[in-house]
Amino acid sequence: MTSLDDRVRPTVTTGPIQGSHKVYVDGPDGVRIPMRRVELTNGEHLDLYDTSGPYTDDTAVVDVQSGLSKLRESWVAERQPVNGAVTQLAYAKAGIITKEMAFCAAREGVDPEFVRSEVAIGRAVIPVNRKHPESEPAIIGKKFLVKINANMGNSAVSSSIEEEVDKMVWAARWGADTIMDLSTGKRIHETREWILRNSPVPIGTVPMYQALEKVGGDPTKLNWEIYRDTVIEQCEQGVDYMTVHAGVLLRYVPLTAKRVTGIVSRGGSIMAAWCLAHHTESFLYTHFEELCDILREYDVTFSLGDGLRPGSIADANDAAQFAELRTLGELTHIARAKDVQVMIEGPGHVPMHKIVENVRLEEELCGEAPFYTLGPLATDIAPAYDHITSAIGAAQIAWAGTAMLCYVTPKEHLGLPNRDDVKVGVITYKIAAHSADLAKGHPKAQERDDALSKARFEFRWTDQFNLSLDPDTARSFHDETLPAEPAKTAHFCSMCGPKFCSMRITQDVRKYAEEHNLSSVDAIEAGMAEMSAEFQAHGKQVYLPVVEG
Ligand code: IRN
Ligand code: FE2
Repeated sequence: MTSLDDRVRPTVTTGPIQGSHKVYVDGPDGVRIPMRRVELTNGEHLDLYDTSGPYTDDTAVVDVQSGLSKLRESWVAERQPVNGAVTQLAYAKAGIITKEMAFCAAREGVDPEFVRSEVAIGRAVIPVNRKHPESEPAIIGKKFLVKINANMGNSAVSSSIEEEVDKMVWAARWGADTIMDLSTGKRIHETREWILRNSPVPIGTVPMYQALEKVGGDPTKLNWEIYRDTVIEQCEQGVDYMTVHAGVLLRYVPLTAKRVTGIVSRGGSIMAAWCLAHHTESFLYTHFEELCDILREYDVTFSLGDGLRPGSIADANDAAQFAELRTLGELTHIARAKDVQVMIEGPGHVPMHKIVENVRLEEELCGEAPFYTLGPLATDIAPAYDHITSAIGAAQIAWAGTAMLCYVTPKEHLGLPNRDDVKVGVITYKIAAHSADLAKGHPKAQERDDALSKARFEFRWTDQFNLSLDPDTARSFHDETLPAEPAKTAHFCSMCGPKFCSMRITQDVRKYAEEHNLSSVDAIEAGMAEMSAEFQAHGKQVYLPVVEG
C-alpha cells in the first residue's frame, strides 16, 4: 500500500456536533453501529444515522497521518470467495448475509435478510472495495434511506491536498453518505490516498480524469491500456465505486449536435472526442467485460456514467440522453451476470414535469439498478442558487425512486466549492433526501420530525436546535435577536413576538379547555370572545418580562 506523504499534514475538524455525542449500538452478527445521540432536555434521547466516523467521537484518537482504524479488515479476511467472486452481489445471490449487510441493516433499522435480497436482485448496492477497510458500509437502493454524495477534488488551478481532506471530513460530518474525489491536475494519486485512508464513508472516482492526465490532457491520445491500468491502480488503492461513461457510443454523438448545451459531462465529452477522432467505438464499451472482471476482483461498484445527460432545460429527455440510458441498461445486465454491483447515473437539468419519466425509464431499462442523479436542476436561471434549483428536482426524483443524490453547491457552474459551499450543499441535499424518505414512508424517517416538532411546540429551543440538520446555524439565527439564556425556554421567538405566537396561543387554548373541562373543539365553540378577554388579561404580565438582551 502506498504510504502517506510526510509533507502533507492536513488539519481536520474534530469533536461532536453541538448537542450530541457518539454512541455505538450493538447490531446483528457482532457489528457495532455508530450513531449520533441527541440528549433532550426532557430526559429522552434520539439516535441518528451517522456518517461522520470517529471525527465526532470525543473518545477516539484521530491521527490523519496514520489513517482511520480498519473496521472491515477481518470481515474481508475471513471470507471465502463464492463462485470465484468476492462481491456483495455474489454473496447475496448465494444466500449469504455478510457483515456489511448486517451493518447496513442495523443502520437502516431493517431486517438483514431484506438487505441481502435487495442486493441479490441488484436493486441495492453496498459499495465496499475489499481494499478500503476503513469505510463504514452503506446501502444504496430505493427501498432504503435516500443517500447523498458530495464531490470533492482539486483542479489544476485551485486548492491543495490539505483542503480536500478537510472538506471530505467536513462533508461526512454534515451527512454525506459517500464522497467522490474528482481531482484533476497534479498529485491525483496522493490526494486520493489521503482521502481514502481517512474517509469513514465509501469513496467514488472517475478514473477517466486521471487517465487523461497521464496522456497530457489530450483525449485523442487515450487508449484502453492506459485506462485499464488507471482503473487497476485505483482499485488497488481502495476506491469503492467508479463512474464509467461506457454508454457514450460513437453513433450517439451526432444526436447532441442540435442541443442547446451539447455534451456537458466531462467524462462524456472526453469519450465523444476520442470516438470521433478515431472514428472507432468507445473502448469502454468494447472492453466492458474485461472491466467487469477487474472490478469484480475488488468488489468495486460500477456507477455507469451519464455522459450524455442534459445540461439545460431545453435538452432534457432528448434522444441522445435516452439512447445512452438504453445502452447502460444493456451493460447493467452484463455486469450483474458477472456478479459486479451496478448503479446508474442520471441527469442533470430537467424541468419538473419531465422528472418522473427519467426514473420509470431507468427502472425499466436497467432492471431497477440504483439510480444516482445529479440534482436535477429544475430551472437554469439561478446560478449562485443552484443548490436550491437542483434540490427541487432532487427531492422529486428521489421521491420517484432515485436512490442517491449527487449534491450541487452554490458554486455550481461558477467555481470550485470551498468548505462553506460544501456544508451548504450537504445540508441542502439532506433536506431533499429526507423529504423523499418521509414521502416514501421509510420506517425510521418521521421519528426525527416528530421529535423536533414536539420540541418546537413545547418551546424546548435547545432541543429544537440540536435535533436539526444544522444545530450551529439554527442556534446562531435564534440568538441573533434573543441571545439571553431565558429565551431558550421562552414561549415565543422574535419572528412573531410574545403576543402573536400561534404555538403559545394553541397551548393556552388547550390549557383553557382542560381547566374548563372541555375538549379543544368545545373550547373554541365555547366562545372565542371569552378566551380573547382572558388572553388579554394575562398576556402582558405573564410573557413580556422574559424578553431581554
Ligand atoms: C452523478 C449523476 N450524474 C453525474 N453524476 C456525477 O457527476 C458523477 O457521480 C461524478 O461525480 C460526476 C461526473 O461528472 P462528468 O464527468 O459526467 O461530468
Ligand atoms: Fe449544469
